[in-house]
Formats: sequence, C-alpha cells, structure tokens
Amino acid sequence: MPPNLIVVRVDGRNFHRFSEVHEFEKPNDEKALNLMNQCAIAVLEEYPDIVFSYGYSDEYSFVLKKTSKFYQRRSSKISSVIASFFTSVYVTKWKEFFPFKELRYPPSFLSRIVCCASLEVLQAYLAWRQRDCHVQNQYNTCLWELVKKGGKSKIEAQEILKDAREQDRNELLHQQFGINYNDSLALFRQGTCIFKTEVEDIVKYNEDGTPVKRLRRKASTFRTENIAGKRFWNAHAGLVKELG
Ligand code: DGT
Ligand code: MG
Ligand code: MG
Ligand code: MG
Repeated sequence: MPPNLIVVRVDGRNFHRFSEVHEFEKPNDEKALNLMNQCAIAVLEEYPDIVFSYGYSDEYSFVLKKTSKFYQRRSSKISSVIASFFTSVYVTKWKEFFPFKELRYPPSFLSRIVCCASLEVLQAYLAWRQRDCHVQNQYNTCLWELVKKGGKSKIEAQEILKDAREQDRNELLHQQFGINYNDSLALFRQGTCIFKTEVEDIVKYNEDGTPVKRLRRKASTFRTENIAGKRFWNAHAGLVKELG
C-alpha cells in the first residue's frame, strides 16, 4: 500500500554449494561479484520504476520509486518477475565473466518483498544489509587467512574467531597477517550501490567535428562507507526526491 516504499531482495539459493561447485575464490570472488553487479544494472535498465539498488555476496535489494504503479504494486508479480529476470541475466552473462568455466547447473534466486514505511525506514534497512556485508566479509577474511596462511583447519579457525569482537578481528588480520582491513577492496567491504544518474552522452558529431551531447539517465555504480548516512543522501538529492 502507498505510501510504503517497495523493496525486492533477491538472494542466491544455496550459493554455499553453487560457489563450491564453481570454485569461487574465497572469501571473495571478484568476477562473481561483478557478475551480480551486471545483473543488477540489467534489472535497473529493464524496469524503470526501480530507482536504487544495493548488493553484496549473493544478494541484491531493489527499491522502487515511491509513486510506482508497477503491476498495481502486487507483491507476487513484482517479486517473481524481478527474481526470474535477474536469474536469466545471471545465466546469460555467465560466459562473459567466466569464459573458461562451465556453468555446471542452473542457479536460482529467491526473492521477497520488504515494505519500508518511510525513507528513514529504508535507510535503516540499507544500513542493516551493509552492516551484514561488513560483518560477513570481515569474518570470512579472517577465516580464510587463518586457513590459507595460518595453517589452521577450518574448524580450528572457526574456534579462534568464535568469541572475537570486531576490533579483535581487525587486530588479528593486522598482527598475524600484516593486513589493514580497510585497505581491502571496497567492493568486498562495502558492497555496491547502483542507481541512475544523469550523464552527458555524445550522440553524434557535427560535420565540423563538434560533438552533439544529450543528457541521459544511466545506471552507475557507487561505493561508500555508509549508505544510510546523511552525507550520501545529501549528495544525491534527485534520488531522495524519487524515494520520498
Ligand atoms: P540460502 O540463501 O539460504 O539458500 O543459502 P546460501 O548458501 O545461499 O546462504 P547465504 O545466502 O546466507 O550465503 C551466501 C553464500 O554464498 C555463502 O555460503 C558464501 C557464498 N558466496 C557468496 N559470494 C561468494 C564469493 O565471492 N566467494 C565465495 N567463495 N563464496 C561466496
Ligand atoms: Mg543465498
Ligand atoms: Mg541463508
Ligand atoms: Mg545471501
């Protein structure tokens, strides 16, 4: 029901297995994450009512504009069409990202609708997902350093990390492996936001060689520490207008 904001979150089904079978790099496979990002861009381009998205690991959240009338706002239609489109793009684009890796079996994505009653609730939702991205990534980075370079078994590494707090995990990475967590790729630490911004495109050249430019809305990728923070939303006033 309006005035809720509609969010659709898709998540890979049993990607624990999918990532093992397809030998994704641990803890993060850059190609696999970029494939997810390309799928999200395709979704934004296919469904103009989607104005914002955020994703990491095997999940992506898509936010529809506040006034959307897409499928009369019927949740089963919206949720199913986005999950199926996302999945078919994932399969179609697989070869682009993994030219030397066969797709061993068809992946599937689940989806659910999340209702956000206001922009503040949406920001809290996004903060929750980004927090999860960070916590999972920091844990997995420690785990696989302990296994790959620390000579521990997976079970031993899990035991070491069981009671470690966030600060302890950063210190472990720094002291044992010389890694400054904040220097690792923002793609891994922060996840990816994708939304449309106005960009100047050259559509053709005049006879005298001067370019003819047009403003076009194009899906672009952003990374930022805190997508729930004021600074991010203040910098994208157009987005706030569409959402709230
Ligand atoms: P689900 O969603 O309940 O059907 O089950 P999963 O197994 O998809 O669990 P989920 O979504 O909580 O966790 C995502 C899984 O995907 C997790 O086991 C790690 C794996 N995964 C995601 N991205 C990467 C990656 O870049 N590299 C590797 N090695 N694994 C990844
Ligand atoms: Mg999953
Ligand atoms: Mg799960
Ligand atoms: Mg997941």
